[in-house]
Amino acid sequence: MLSVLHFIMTKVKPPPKEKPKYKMTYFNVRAKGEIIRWIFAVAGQEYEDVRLDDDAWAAFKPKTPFGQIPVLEVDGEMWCQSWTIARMLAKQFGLAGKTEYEEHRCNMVVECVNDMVMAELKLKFAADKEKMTWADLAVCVWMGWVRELDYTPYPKLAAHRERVTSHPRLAEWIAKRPETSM
Ligand SMILES: N[C@@H](CCC(=O)N[C@@H](CS)C(=O)NCC(=O)O)C(=O)O
Repeated sequence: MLSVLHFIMTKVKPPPKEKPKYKMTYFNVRAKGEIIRWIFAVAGQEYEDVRLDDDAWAAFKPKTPFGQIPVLEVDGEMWCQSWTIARMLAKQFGLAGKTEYEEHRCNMVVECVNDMVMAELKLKFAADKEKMTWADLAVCVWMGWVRELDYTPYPKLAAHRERVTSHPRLAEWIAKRPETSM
């Protein structure tokens, strides 16, 4: 009996308090923190929105479970992984569907969103990190192959071409190549 009591007192955590204190720590950007902020907003839940600069991050990093943010502290207990935090809060605040199947549907859509974000980030940073492949080049060559189109309605494509063609050696080639009709 005593050992059962000991187990309960040391291993089994008490259920969350009725009014827990939430503290969300991230950089001063939307990115992976914004879904958490939106869930708090929709739930009408108060929380501390801590936004770190680089120096504060260097000091805080060793205190985080995986050296990354966002993290959420609930009554001092730290949680990480943005989608897990969001899913946990969505459940707590009644935003995760009314049935088990609705919950799975929510997760399905969220995973699609994550796939899209990751694909877009790959595109955004491809040229910046010099991980440009010839596929990036092919897309941009195609964009001006037959004739110059106005890509203003397609800002992502336009931005992609801007990044690729700002590569110094490519910019040099484009500046010096012979003028031709196509
Ligand atoms: N899978 C994690 C990834 C978190 C992540 O990549 N955090 C980045 C900021 S968006 C970070 O902490 N970067 C600083 C570092 O790694 O030192 C999540 O979704 O929370």
